Amino acid sequence: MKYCRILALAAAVAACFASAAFAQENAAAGQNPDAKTEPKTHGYRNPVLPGFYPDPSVCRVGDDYYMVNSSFCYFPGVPVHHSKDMIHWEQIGHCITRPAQTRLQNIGVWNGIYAPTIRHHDGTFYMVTTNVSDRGNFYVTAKDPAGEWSDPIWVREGGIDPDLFFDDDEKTYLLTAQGAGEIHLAEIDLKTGRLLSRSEIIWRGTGGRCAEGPHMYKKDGWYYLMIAEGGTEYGHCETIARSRNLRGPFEGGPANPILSHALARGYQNPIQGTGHADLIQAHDGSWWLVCLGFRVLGGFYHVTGRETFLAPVKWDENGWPVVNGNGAISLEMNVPTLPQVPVAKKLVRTDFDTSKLGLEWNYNCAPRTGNYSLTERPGWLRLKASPVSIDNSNSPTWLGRRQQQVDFESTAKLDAAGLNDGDEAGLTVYMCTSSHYDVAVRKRDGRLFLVLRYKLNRLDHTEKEIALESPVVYLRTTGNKDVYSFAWSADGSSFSKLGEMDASYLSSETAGGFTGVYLALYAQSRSNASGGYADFDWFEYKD
Ligand code: 6LW
Repeated sequence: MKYCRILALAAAVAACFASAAFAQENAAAGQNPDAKTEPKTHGYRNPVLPGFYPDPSVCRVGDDYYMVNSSFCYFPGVPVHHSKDMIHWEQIGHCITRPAQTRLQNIGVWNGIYAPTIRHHDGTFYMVTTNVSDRGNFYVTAKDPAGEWSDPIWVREGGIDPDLFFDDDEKTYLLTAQGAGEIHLAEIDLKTGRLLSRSEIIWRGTGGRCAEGPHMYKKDGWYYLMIAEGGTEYGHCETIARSRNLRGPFEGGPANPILSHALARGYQNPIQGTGHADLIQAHDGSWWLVCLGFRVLGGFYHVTGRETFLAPVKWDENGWPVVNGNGAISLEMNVPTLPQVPVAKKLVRTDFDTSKLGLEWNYNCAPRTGNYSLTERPGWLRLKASPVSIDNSNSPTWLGRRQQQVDFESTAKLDAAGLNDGDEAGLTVYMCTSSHYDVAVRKRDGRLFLVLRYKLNRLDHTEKEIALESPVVYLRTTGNKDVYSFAWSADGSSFSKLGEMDASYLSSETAGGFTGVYLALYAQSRSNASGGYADFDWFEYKD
């Protein structure tokens, strides 16, 4: 498995791209629209964070909850969400906002940032993670989790999925998953990142492959070590062990795995691959667990990536945690909850009218910032056609957001008048460099053509090409469990269908990897010095 091998991590020079213009456009959100009515305290829908948000980790300060997720090649990296109830989450920032923090340029989609852990200790937030495309494990700190976060403190310790554990005696420990699935522990000096003790193997799990994602907790005099096993696909699960001593020996729980849909209880559950979890005690004393999982579509495939789910936890009379009664979770959770505090609905349309983009937008690798402008044509996003095509991972001109639900519709208004011969700009349904569907405008021999292209590994197929009368077009893609459909319009009101293609071909099962589909705007060129560009007036995403 890619993620449980010993990672050979090359030291690399961080890029010096200027900081990207991201902001908390939606900072005003977060109030409870139902403030006058009694808050709801029962039932919620999973996933609580839909779309590509794997490896969740959560911490609490009073009655505020903060969560981070893996972000791989995407920039800014490590999204930070806030919630009052762990059900409704609002993004407040990212931990990796400066390309100089860590190398995220020229890396494959499935490289970059893996499995972060967030913890709060003595007034400081810590986010520890691995950049498998840089020097490995590091942490950053912040007083305000919305950012800015510090420069990285690199840790000379191998492996992935680091965890920070603050013991009662003021000592801090780093846990990692190494080799074929060994959980290591070492004392760490938080100021310098230097290890203060030998790195010791403390547990190897219960026998599942890829023991990873360790988190340590202390409760009632026991050290509990919770990990993921089975690999992050259909055999994924979560197991737990405990010891009176931090260094073990650790005794596995009698009901392991404590969360799994790979057993009979998960048969035909629309959620699969559950695991990689973090435990938390809420401000009312109740216990919860956030975990990853994915929603499978008609058959065994998924396109929205590994998502974040929430489950209640009870401790049995012998001091072992029980997840949602039987170690399985569901889409509709019929359980008592914290008093629910919904967050304001996100805007459907991005108008590109402000000088900053909302937090939902990502670049594909740390960007060449000169290829993006929100000011050259006020009210429009200008994308410069790059010789780096979107079949390439070296920072193409590409700006996208996650597909968060299976059923969605996404539309963009494009003015292609600035394209030069050999340029192409449009909207892509993008799983990775080798698997994406594109509806775009291309310029050839001085003429503009609307194209629909399917790129699936060695298959590179132009399904439609229509000569255009005007450079302004509206491009649309809609998705459901079976297909992505593509349509276009010259006036924005009547759309003509261009074609449709199977959703399953863009799934992780077919395309590979362990990220999720993005809807992205892009501009590329066959020429090295095209100077061409495309202007987008707005982009809509409805699900
Ligand atoms: C992560 C590993 C895993 O490091 O996937 O689900 C890897 N588990 O723990 C990347 O998300």
